[in-house]
Amino acid sequence: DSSDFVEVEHYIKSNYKEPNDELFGIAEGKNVILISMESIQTFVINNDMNGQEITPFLNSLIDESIYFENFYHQTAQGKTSDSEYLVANSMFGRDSGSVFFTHAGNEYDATPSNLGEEGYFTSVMHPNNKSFWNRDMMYQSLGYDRYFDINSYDVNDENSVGWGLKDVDFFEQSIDLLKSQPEPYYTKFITLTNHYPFDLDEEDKFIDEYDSRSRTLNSFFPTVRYMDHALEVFFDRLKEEGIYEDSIFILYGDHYGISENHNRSMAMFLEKEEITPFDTIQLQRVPMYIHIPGYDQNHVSEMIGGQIDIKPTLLHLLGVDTKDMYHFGSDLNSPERDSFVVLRDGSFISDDYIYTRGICYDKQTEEEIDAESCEPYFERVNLDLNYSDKILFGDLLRYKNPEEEWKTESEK
Ligand code: GP9
Ligand code: MN
Repeated sequence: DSSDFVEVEHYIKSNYKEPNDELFGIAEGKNVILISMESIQTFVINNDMNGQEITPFLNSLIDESIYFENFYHQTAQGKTSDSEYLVANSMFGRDSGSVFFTHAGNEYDATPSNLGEEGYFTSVMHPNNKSFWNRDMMYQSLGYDRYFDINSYDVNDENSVGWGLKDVDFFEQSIDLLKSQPEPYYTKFITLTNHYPFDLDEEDKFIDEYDSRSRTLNSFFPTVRYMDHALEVFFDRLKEEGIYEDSIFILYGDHYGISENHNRSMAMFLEKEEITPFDTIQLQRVPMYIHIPGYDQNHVSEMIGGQIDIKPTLLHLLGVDTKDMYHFGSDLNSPERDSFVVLRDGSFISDDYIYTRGICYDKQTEEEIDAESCEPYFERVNLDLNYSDKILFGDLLRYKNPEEEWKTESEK
């Protein structure tokens, strides 16, 4: 009830982190292009497979971006939908199932509605059926103005592979849709080609398959390489159209692509004897870029964070105050911020430790150490997850504007 809300609110307010003075408002009024990159993991960045560069475009983009090398996905069974939920709300998804299905009717205080209030037009572009992941329902609750689903695209046998429209064609066909929108806009693109089982036409294979016992890992590399190519073509097209300069880009990986079922082949690729639980956690890192054309203070950030932090980070760049919002993440650029992230299963990562499956690891040596070292963090981990769940399961954001609730209909 509303007393639960007061308790959660107190916790959230006490964890607020001031924005970074130099970056607050730096992208004010710009169009926002958010790109959710399917199944990509950080281990492919600046790496090669049998001497072939896996992500040449994303590697070069690091030099022109704030790139977060210790950024983790925080998803569970809800996969892409969990990542969308985390990014939109700065709250955790469910530990099982998908919030998109179970709580599409909740009251939210999501980025699309926040930016709608700032005069933004908000949309999602993704060539799949609108009801997949219950997106059509959930997107309304999150405050999106428009979902350009499969019906907005020309999808046929020639331009499809695997799950549907190829990424190059998806981005190309999205250009006119983008241009049709009122500015400024906040638009999320969700890519599709780099999705399990990583099918790809021969003509789109720019690098070889890997050679291991895992067919999944083998075919992952060419589809990642293809997505990287699609992103490069998209950026070139945006430059040609004059859209690029007035935009800010956030690119992030949605969740892992290679599960632990492929650990033996993954160990072979990473030239390790085995994949330990420590390695498994480090493999949950996904790429995260903030790219602002014309902004030259770019750098690689070691700040540990996750998808839950994207909302306050982005809103601060756009000059939107978040002090009165309900976030479990915090601005990745804030000088006050702790370098720390909680994963949905209760694992956590700090500068010094990784805790997972009941074991505390020393970050430096990767050795198991006494649980005592990790204990001081347990309370925070539990509170973050429990309070986030409390809001979700109690639909507590209903209580966020008490004055409004108390007004009679005629006073509203
Ligand atoms: C489907 C796409 C993939 O529309 O977003 O979803 P996933 O299986 O990765 O959750
Ligand atoms: Mn996905």
